[in-house]
Amino acid sequence: MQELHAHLNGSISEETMRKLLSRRNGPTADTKMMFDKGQTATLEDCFNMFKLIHQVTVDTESVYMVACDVIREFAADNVKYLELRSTPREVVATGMTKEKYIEAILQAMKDCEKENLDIIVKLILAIDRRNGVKVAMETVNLAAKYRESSAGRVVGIDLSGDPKVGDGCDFIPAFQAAKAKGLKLALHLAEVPAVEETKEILQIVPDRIGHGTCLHTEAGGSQDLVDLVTHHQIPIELCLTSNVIGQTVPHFDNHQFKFWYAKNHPCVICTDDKGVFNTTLSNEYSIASRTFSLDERTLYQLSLQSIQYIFADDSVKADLKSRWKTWEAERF
Ligand code: 6MZ
Repeated sequence: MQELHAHLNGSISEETMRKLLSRRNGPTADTKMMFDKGQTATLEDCFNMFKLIHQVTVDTESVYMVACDVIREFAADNVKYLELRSTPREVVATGMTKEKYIEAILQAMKDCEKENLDIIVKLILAIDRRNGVKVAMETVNLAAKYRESSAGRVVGIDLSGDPKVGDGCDFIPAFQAAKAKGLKLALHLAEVPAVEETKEILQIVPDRIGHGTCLHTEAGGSQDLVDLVTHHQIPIELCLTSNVIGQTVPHFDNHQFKFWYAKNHPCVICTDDKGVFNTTLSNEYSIASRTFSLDERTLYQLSLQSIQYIFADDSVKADLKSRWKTWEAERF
């Protein structure tokens, strides 16, 4: 499997959280930073949980530990290619600068490579829409700088954060600058209904869309949005459990996966925040299988097709495809 939509701080497992809580005075150990299975919440609750999590990842040691653990956990779930995304954060009290934050993650990626985990990991730097345009441009410059110095480990830019805050169109110049620097764009779009914003951002044709929950008319979108996404064949990263717990989708069977899959549109199944939403990528594939009656071969095809949409270069794609083809021959 490929995991293409995983926020680092949302992916922290219960075990890692216990280690973090024992390290420092932050939120108390009984503060829950993970939803129980079957629990629902609001997007606001989710964002409050991220705020709590950020209180325990305030130094480079914790960021490094989290990144190592998250990579190992995805590898243990049989993920062969992982694109982690994270918002560079500065914490003056601990001396963590944005550069040190990024370098801690890159170090974790390099050290995990030595562990022979059988997983390729890339990094996407996230623009949090709450932090404004100046910070966004700074993030693009950091991504460009580390793309050069990290042997291509940094591959792109994400737009995320509370979708109800600010106007995503403000970031278009930052996305254009990122594109011009050869960075790929994976943007959270239409996570909540936002037709005008989404239409304008789609003009720059991002490389992938995160969620796209409210692109289609029935979910508060519009035919224009569907036409644009279809015309450009922009892959959509779909996170079933996250959207149901966050209540942007009422039930699994109403999930936008159904709409886009029926159109034969490029769909990638992802976790979003495997820690916060208490899930794994295998679990997300199982939910898709049960909800939409997809057999094993169909799941395999979904996973194979998603290789085309990764941000790594063609040689990585070719290697992954050849491994998938070997499994196909053995399995089916
Ligand atoms: C939008 C989300 C998100 O960057 O500190 N994030 N943004 N929608 C979502 N759906 C639930 N889930 C996570 O990881 C946590 C950050 O990822 C974004 C938020 O900005 C959150 O603060 P990092 O590693």
